[in-house]
Amino acid sequence: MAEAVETMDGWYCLHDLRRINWGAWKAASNQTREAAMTEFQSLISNWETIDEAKIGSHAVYTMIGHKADLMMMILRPTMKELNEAELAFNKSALAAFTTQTYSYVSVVELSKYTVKEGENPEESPGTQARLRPRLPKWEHICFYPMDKRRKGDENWYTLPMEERRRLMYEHSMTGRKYAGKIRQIITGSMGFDDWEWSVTLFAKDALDIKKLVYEMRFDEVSAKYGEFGAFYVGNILPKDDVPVFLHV
Ligand code: 76R
Repeated sequence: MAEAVETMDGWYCLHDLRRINWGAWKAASNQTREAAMTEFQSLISNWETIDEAKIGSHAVYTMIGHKADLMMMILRPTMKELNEAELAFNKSALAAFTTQTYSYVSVVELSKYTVKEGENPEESPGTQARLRPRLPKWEHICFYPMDKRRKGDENWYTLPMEERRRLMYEHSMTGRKYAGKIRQIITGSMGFDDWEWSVTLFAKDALDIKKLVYEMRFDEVSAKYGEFGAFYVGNILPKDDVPVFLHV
């Protein structure tokens, strides 16, 4: 059998996608809406304290299209803390005006395909920072789950390590062209959720997301072995903009 690649794993991750029930929100009293907004902002303030203390991170985005209105991406050192963050939102007043349209549970993952012999990447501060990343406050986000194909002659999991390494190297070269324009967080979800990985891309310019994903489709690894779930795209929602976002 083919040899499994070793992974390095960091913070646990939840992508929590919500649709807002605008009808019910409009029908609520001003007082109820004000209280719900203030409570949501103070929840984000708590997350900011955690982010600054570097014991977790988060991203809050307003989503475009029918799939969701809001995405909260939460990173925490343990599944327990991840669950607590989810529950804190679920118990808030705003949550009662939302339905969860999708969620995804995973863990930040770096694989060792591109590690050179003799290197010990676990020890490098760069690796540690990437396993416990502070999510950027960039304008746009794109999230999608994916698998590596396991069908007929196109089976990622029966390819020899050297071949997978070659394909991943080519993949990383395409990715590198977008340095400074795209930040990607790969999380692994085998055993945790319905797909094998999640891809989260942060961009300053939305078009760079499309260009990168398009260009990667022509890399052998994506062309032959990539299988993709639904794509979610959104714009950053700073805490101070919450009242404008929720104003009706
Ligand atoms: O860890 C590293 O950054 C080194 C190189 C690298 C690895 C190992 C890398 C670089 N990726 C790696 C692993 Mn990636 N990545 C994706 C997608 O849409 C598609 O076609 C695929 C979705 C994108 C857009 C993307 C971007 N990558 C992985 C894995 C795990 C595979 C496994 O273990 O079998 C997946 C599923 C995956 C998917 N990747 C990069 C990028 C970008 C932009 C880079 C360059 C990062 C940089 O050098 O700054």
